[in-house]
Amino acid sequence: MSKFQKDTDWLDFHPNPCKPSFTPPSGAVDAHCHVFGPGDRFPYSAARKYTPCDASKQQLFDLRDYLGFERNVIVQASCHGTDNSAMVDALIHSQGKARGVAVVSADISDAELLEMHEAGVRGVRFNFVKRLVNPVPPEVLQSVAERIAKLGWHIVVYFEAPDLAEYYDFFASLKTIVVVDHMGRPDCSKPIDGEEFELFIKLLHDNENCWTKVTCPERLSTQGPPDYSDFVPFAARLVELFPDRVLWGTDWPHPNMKSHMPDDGHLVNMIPRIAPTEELQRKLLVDNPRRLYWSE
Ligand code: 0GY
Repeated sequence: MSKFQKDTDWLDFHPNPCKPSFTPPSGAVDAHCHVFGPGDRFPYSAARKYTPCDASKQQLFDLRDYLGFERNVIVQASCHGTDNSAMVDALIHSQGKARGVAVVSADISDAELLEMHEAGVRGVRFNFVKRLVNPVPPEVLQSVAERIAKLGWHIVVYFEAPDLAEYYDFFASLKTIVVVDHMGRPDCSKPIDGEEFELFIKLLHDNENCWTKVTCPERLSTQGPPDYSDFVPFAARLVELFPDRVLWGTDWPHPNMKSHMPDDGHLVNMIPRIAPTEELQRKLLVDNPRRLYWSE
């Protein structure tokens, strides 16, 4: 028996997603997904705020192929803390088809950063979501930001919409590309021209180095499946305004989904609703992620 038992309210990822009717363009990238463990080989962090189900690299690669994608960007999840071994192991076994985003502490050595670069890591994640981590203060993150810039890496930030005002100046001060997870987690039940989402649009409008992921209808929609209709105008607006700075991903295996587990095939079928033309789809799924993650 595994030494890690998932939380009792933890939902497993969808066991048999539908085959999407939307075919992603050739070379498409799922630019936000995770691997969890397996815990017996890659133990979860003692400081974690949840214990997930195991979700292995092979299961991720099988899903990639089944959904019609060519590549993955694997983002370090908080349950693994600053131990990036499961994510790096997935990169090493991906035959160049996966890049990674790590979570590191400020005392990481240059040699360790370089080793991760060679494995395919191209960014670090700064997580400010209080239910997931004890956020590290911006002053501490500043030194990490400066060191990873030298490797040509970028920064992924994760926060919830009400907290953007607090971190706005820090994000705007960063010199590398800054990719905001899940559209800054807007409340999709609010008007699209509400104060919080307008502040997020301003961040991207005023800072050409800021990008975002138009991801997670399953998390952000208050209307829910199968249409997740209230999510669509928020994502479509960002794709229209910033077509060269948006990324898309499944978020498999969908950590912390407590209400329902999405069908990943349905999530793929939503893409034409947020990126209605072939040109926008190509930028979102191929050109943008390849520029950011496979430029060398
Ligand atoms: C996500 C979402 C979540 C979790 C994590 O690092 C994490 O544990 O990212 C979440 O619970 O919102 O980005 O996939």
